[in-house]
Amino acid sequence: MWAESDVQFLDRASRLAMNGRGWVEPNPMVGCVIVKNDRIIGEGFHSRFGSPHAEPTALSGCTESPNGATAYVTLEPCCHTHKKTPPCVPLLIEHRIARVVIGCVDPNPQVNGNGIRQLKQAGIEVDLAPTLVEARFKQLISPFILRTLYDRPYVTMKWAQTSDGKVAGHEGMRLKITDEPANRLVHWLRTRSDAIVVGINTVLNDDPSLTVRGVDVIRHPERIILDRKLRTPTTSQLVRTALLTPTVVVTSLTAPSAHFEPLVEKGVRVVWPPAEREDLLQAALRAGEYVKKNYTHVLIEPGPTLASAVFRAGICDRLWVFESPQTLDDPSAPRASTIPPWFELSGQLRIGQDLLYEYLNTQSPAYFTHYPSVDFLLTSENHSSGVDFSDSRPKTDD
Ligand code: AOF
Ligand code: ZN
Repeated sequence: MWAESDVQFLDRASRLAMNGRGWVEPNPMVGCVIVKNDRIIGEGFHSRFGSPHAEPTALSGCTESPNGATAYVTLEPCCHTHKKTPPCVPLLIEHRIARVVIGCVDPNPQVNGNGIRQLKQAGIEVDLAPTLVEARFKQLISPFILRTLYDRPYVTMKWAQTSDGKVAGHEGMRLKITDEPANRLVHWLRTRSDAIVVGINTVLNDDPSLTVRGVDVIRHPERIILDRKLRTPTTSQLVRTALLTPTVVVTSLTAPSAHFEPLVEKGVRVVWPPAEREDLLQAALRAGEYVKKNYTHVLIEPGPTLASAVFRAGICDRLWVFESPQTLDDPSAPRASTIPPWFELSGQLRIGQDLLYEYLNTQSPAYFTHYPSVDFLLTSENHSSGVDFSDSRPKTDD
């Protein structure tokens, strides 16, 4: 039977799971703790795509026999074959685990309750976390849930603004808003994303390179430009480096065809959404399919026009707003987009001199609980000032 004390071991398993962030995708992050007589005797997590699962890692590291022990797993143990690693259910049975406590059911249709059924058939006591607790474990794997059940990546949008809500300088001039620690955090998030999306206005105004710098590199995300009229300059940084890090331009069928060849010659992939659905944003989220690689995490770094379009399209799951202490007091400086009221503040954190606000989209199918995301929790661990959940919102244009 589920007991209140089970939460602490599941929480430990959850923290272990988070060590896989950035490495395991498109797989879910999973953690496992083996407990005997109220003591942890083994721990493990899924550390890399294709590598052993959390359960075998925890079992193989046990300091004493797991015979009769309880296994706490953030996700229902897998029971299917013809994949990268052997199934975990037979292993738990083999090791004579007496009880398995599960954070949430695996949405993978090949598992989805079958793991639980097989464990029970083997005489193992199985307890699934109650709904309110389970929500946190769904949150842990929300990108995996979106990929598996909704065929799309988890979408984060991030922007920086001044304390009076300005996202650029005089008449839209490029403006350095946040300080080094916040900039580093953005690079930390970039290397945990598969693709970064920007609008053509950002390319024309800022000529960004959207590379990963100043942090340990896990991967270099692909760069995607939303460019309806194919105005991306062949001299832009994103085009000049397209052979090093893939650059995708998502355009429309009405774009001037003469602009197509020069971009392709530089190694840029130019894609169109199907004519009947002229939705550049949706096409951007699917751009990975052109190289047979579905994105799990997409980061949008928008100007205010693109931000509003993303809100209207309803595809943003999480929003990170960085707010600097400076005020611009310039009516010609563009303001941040208005954050829809169904975006709920899930955390705020001081990053150097700046503030980070995290909002979760309560209308997203990947919203499960008013609890900060894994990336926010990991960030708060790295910034000693701690997490502040108080409900103050940054100023926006409302
Ligand atoms: C678990 N424990 O630690 C993970 C699970 O290709 P594979 O062998 O890595 O299997 C991937 C699938 O296994 C994945 O789609 C998901 O259903 C499950 N992930 N299951 O018991 C783990 N990472
Ligand atoms: Zn497994």
